[in-house]
Amino acid sequence: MKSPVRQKILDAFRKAGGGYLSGEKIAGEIGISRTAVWKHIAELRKEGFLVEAVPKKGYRLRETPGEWSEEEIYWGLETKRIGRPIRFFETVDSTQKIAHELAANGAEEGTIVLADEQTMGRGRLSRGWHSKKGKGIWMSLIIRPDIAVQKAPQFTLLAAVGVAGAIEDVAGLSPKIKWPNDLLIEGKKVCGILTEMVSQENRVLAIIIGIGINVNHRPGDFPDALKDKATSLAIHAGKEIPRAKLVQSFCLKFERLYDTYLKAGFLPVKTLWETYACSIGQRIEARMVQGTIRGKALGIDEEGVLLLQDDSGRIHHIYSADIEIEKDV
Ligand code: BT5
Repeated sequence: MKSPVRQKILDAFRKAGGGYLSGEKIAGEIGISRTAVWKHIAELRKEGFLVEAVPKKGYRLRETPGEWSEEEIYWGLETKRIGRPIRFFETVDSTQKIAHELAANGAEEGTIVLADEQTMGRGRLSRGWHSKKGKGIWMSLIIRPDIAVQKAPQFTLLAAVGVAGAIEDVAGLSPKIKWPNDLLIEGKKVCGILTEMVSQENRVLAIIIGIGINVNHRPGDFPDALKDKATSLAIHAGKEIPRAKLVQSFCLKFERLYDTYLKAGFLPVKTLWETYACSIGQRIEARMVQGTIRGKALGIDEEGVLLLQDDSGRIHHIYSADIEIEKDV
């Protein structure tokens, strides 16, 4: 986080609900000098916050920058843990890589690494993830649930439900989830999720959930190889979607789902997940490192594992795969 003090000042303004706050009051609440308050307010102004100063009344926040910045996201964030802190970068190779480094150095649960551009964004199995500057949400969330390692993949499904809900709320669109890690709109990929784990013996130390959402791309923003299979929210909404609001909404939805998961386990998440699932009941092809299986997707079990019935009637438990929905059957 660039400055926890500035975020505390923003919190104080938020609590004041548009009213005036004296420099003395802010200084007292945060435990800094009035000169320091003045300096931080100057910094906030540089970032685009319109802070009015009126003699004898104090400071009043008139307008937030309304653009893509750590402070702007923080301003509307209603969570307790998720997105606290957010580490914001202009350009990185991969937010996953940075999140792994932070997690290894003890970063707290809820930390998000967010970038405006990735030069080496990655998908599963060392595939690439195209992360154009200024167009998407490229982020990695660190959580530290006390669970057994086999349960870690459930967080791909949990995150997918969180992203789907945020897209509905902020963009007014209805995405579908293709097990395990794709969100689709009209059959094209709008979001991909990469869940990675750090573990010791059979316990999870950290789970790093990488989420890439194509937000404000125009069709020409995708490379040729992706033109037929990728899409963005703006393409379907017919307008630009505020990325900060989408991050805020995701954080809140994820936090609620995660709390439910910690109390009640995966089952309630599964029920929600099913309302978004697009591959269930259909004939699919599951491509895995070990080979390909075709058949009918029966659903997911209570652990999030895909159940696939092949033509001989045998039911396979699929833990990870690339899924192709067969069209002409
Ligand atoms: C994924 O892998 O879908 C996981 C993508 C996770 C990306 C996030 S961004 C933030 C964080 N930091 C990272 O470095 N990664 C995570 P997979 O299921 O393997 O799909 C990868 C495939 O999706 C590629 O081989 C392409 O065919 C396609 N693809 C690449 N970029 C895309 C994009 N922007 N939109 C749609 N499809 C894309």
